[in-house]
Amino acid sequence: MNCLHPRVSRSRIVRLLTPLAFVIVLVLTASLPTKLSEKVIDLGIKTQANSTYCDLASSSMSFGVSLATAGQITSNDNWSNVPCVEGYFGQNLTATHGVDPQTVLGTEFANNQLPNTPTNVSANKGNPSAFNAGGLAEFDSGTYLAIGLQGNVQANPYLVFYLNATGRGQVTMNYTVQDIDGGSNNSVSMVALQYRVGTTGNFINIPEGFVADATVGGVAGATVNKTIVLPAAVNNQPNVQVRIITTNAANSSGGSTPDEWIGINNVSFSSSVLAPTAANVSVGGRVMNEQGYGVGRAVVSMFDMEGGVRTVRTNQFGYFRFTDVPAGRTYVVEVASKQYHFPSQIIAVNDELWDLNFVAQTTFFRK
Ligand SMILES: [Ca+2]
Ligand SMILES: [Ca+2]
Ligand SMILES: [Ca+2]
Ligand SMILES: [Ca+2]
Repeated sequence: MNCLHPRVSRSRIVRLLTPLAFVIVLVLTASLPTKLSEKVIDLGIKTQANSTYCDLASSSMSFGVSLATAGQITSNDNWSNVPCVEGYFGQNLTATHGVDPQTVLGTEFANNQLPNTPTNVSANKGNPSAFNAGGLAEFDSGTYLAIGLQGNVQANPYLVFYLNATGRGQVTMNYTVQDIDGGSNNSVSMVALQYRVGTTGNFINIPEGFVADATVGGVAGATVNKTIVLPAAVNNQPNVQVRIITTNAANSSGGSTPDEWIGINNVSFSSSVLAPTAANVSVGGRVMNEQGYGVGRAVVSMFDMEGGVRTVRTNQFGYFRFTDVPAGRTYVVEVASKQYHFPSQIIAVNDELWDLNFVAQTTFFRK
């Protein structure tokens, strides 16, 4: 007689459960490294810069120092109230004075990242020639209002702008470089403009942004206005960093000298909607007779609306293909054959097209 509830021995339960427990331990073990590595990634993100990347689609970005913006920077080394802009000291980026900033492409931080701290700025300054800390300073009162950059034996200061160029092209930067230092210092004040896509790696110099000497000894006021279209590499990129950098300046003989303050002001970025690039695609299909057999050596002609025409012949199986066809346009396609008649087709080409098929039209007089 069969037992409805077969007795299961204790040893059998153990035999059944042991592999299960083994599997559970395996699953737990397998999940541990995943969690650990996620933590590492989180820490990495925390060391990254700022910041908000100003969305060029929602507005054009502008930054400058004026009486109206004097309250944006109120304490030293604090850029937190200035969206999408940070200043850095550029500690020891150069080994000596007079190094061309166009050749200085890294940052002073690991992996060339830009952390949220330490940022650099001396807040609420007045007369530049009376202040000689080096690095960056916010001059928000007095004759010349600007963010000042002053190199020294340690400082190679730079300003970074964070831009989100998703969907944008023709990203154009306007800015003013001005001698704001009326003191006796007389340095060759080089200023470079650089950019990079992403948050690590070297910056790339933009030669058009270079200013060979922004300052004149003993007086202030010399002004250079720049309008620079950023390289197309930034187009449609969510993380674009643009920086204005100077280095520890030399005198005109290449010797060591205190640096004049270089003022940066009236920075703005504008852009336009990125026009979709018309990709070139392939258009192909098959030419067949009434029975569905391929018609070889038929002439297939493709007319665009501007009067251009291209022709190909079908292969022995009736297949044809046009390559490098500009997408986003309308074409008329005709097939000529000695034996058959084919109705022409009007097609809108937006993507690769592989099934543009022609079947011979039966005509009464041919029967
Ligand atoms: Ca201020
Ligand atoms: Ca000067
Ligand atoms: Ca100078
Ligand atoms: Ca110097």
